Amino acid sequence: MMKTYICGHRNPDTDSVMSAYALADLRRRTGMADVEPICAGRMPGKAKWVFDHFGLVPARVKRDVYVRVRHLMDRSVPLIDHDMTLVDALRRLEASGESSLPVRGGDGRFVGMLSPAKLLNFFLEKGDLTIPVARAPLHHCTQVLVESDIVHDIRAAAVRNPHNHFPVVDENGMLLGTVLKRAFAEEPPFRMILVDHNETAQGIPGLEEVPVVEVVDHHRIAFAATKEPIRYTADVVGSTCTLVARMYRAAGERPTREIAGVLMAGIVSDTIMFQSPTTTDADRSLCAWLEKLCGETADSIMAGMSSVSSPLQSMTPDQAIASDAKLYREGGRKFVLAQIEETNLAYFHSHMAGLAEAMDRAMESQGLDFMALMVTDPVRGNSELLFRGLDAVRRALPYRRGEDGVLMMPGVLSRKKQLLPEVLAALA
Ligand SMILES: [Mn+2]
Repeated sequence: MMKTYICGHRNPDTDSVMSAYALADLRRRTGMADVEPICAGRMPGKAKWVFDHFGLVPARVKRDVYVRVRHLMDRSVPLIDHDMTLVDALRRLEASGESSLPVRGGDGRFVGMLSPAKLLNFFLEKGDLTIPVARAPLHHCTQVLVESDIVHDIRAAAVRNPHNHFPVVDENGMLLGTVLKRAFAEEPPFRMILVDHNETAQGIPGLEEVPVVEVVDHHRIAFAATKEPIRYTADVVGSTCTLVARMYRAAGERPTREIAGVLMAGIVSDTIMFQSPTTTDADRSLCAWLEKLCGETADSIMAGMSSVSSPLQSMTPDQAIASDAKLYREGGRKFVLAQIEETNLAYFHSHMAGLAEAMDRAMESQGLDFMALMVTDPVRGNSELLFRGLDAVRRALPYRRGEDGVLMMPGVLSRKKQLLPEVLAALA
């Protein structure tokens, strides 16, 4: 049974993750056996909250769908151990119907290929078939593949290679098995259903090589021509979860309490609680249907998600700067580096004055030399820093000063690995 992954766009948002999760449930109910929702990048905090809240195992984070050498490995091809006698090894080779077989050394590593052509001279001279394979001449010039190699990268070289067998090793050189040349011509071992996007460039890396069998989306269509008919569900609605909810109804299926909550989460987050101009009547009416099935209101789910996705919206400035604050005593100074995640940095700028006041109060009450608040946007992978106290330290930091005095930290996500070393350097 071929595996089907259901996946939203890169830099996944809540609608992407939720629609993939719910559609996987619907596809299982309608007869697709091996289907798995995946998350093409960091799991959004809001989505994590929804899974926790409803007691669900979150969709797995998977960074790519490249077909790798391990997917092509043929485990039915036998291996030869170095201490087998040559006669036993040749019998195994003969029984396998293959022209050569990989040989595994005493330490588990690949040592060469056993091939009759290579042995011909040896037979003519010695003719002793009772010696162990390890003492016979083996064939060495084969292309050795690593199980994690991306097939796309090595296919051309493998197809040009005169041999029909490629030994596969792991990162440590341990022999795992064999890939037969004909495997390079086979279809990928899995296929995809896309939700909340349809453009390959926005999709999970590796998507180009995997057949797409279904799309459910509410964006402009820029999908490539397909070889075969596919199922394509698109409409101008506020969220992909609205489309998935509609598909449950059309199939005569009733989502569980949990799946109804998952779908509502996607709808209210993508339509920003029906405030977005993309909102349609379909979003409102399907959400009302889901509220009945879930037993919770859309408002309460929105409030729950907001509590994690926007600490600045849901906490006072004093709470926000204390929620993840670390105290350091270094270089003769006492200071705090606080961090919060905020997917919309506009909230940061609108709360800046209150945060600065709260930080000044914290510095006073804790006797700090300085304090920095690192506001991280995990989706775009950037941070901004609000700095209070010792100006010499602020000026020594390698970050550009942006509007309203915040320091811009493009590509910086880690307080421990990225910010702290710069602060320590500034103190030195
Ligand atoms: Mn969406």
